[in-house]
Amino acid sequence: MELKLIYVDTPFWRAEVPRIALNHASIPFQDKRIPREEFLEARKTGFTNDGDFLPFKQIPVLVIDGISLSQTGAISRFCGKLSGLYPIDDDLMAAKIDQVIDMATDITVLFSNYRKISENEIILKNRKVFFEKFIMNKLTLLENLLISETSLSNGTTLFISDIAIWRVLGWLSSGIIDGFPTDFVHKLPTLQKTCIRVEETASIIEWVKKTYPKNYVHGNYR
Ligand SMILES: N[C@@H](CCC(=O)N[C@@H](CS)C(=O)NCC(=O)O)C(=O)O
Repeated sequence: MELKLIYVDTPFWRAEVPRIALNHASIPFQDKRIPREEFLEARKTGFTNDGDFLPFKQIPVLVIDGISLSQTGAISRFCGKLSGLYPIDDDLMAAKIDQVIDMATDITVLFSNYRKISENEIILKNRKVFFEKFIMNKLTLLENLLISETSLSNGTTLFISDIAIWRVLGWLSSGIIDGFPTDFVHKLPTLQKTCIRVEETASIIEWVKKTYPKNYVHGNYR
């Protein structure tokens, strides 16, 4: 099976979950990172410069033997099944993992909708309020889910949901978002434990070394 993951050259969770899952299982794939200008054009046309099809004019897209698959959740599950980081014979466990992936999406959409408004109308200091009131609220709900659902946080099995949590918290706590605090992960101890476990996974250490820019600002998990 030939696999090509299309995204821009950044370790955002939408692309990192499938990339890391495939790499974790040593499944070969083309890690196609298109320049931003090409992405902006592809958003309009639905095609990359090489003719790869983006069904919803969005990225990530996973091309499987020439067939383009869109949507982060679908791509993550597909790669998770191939790599053993998502169950293939336990529907309930799969659905529990889906909840976390969908929450990662909700948080991302919440932020991007807010950013559209805040850039124009709301002054920077309100971002702090937005973080505390809305983002932290979602993260606390996720923390509570992981506390009650120990199968998702037992510390032994790695799932695609763990990678999503690690990258979403890494993004939010890295300091690259103006007005967001960088010292909140310790207030969410179960999510924090997940982040540290992912960060210390051998295949992920190797992936970070190999693919992240040397000056990349990682999240603040401690
Ligand atoms: N529902 C999609 C959303 C993906 C998405 O919003 N991707 C961004 C880049 S991170 C994008 O392509 N935005 C362009 C657009 O929506 O026009 C998913 O879950 O993959």
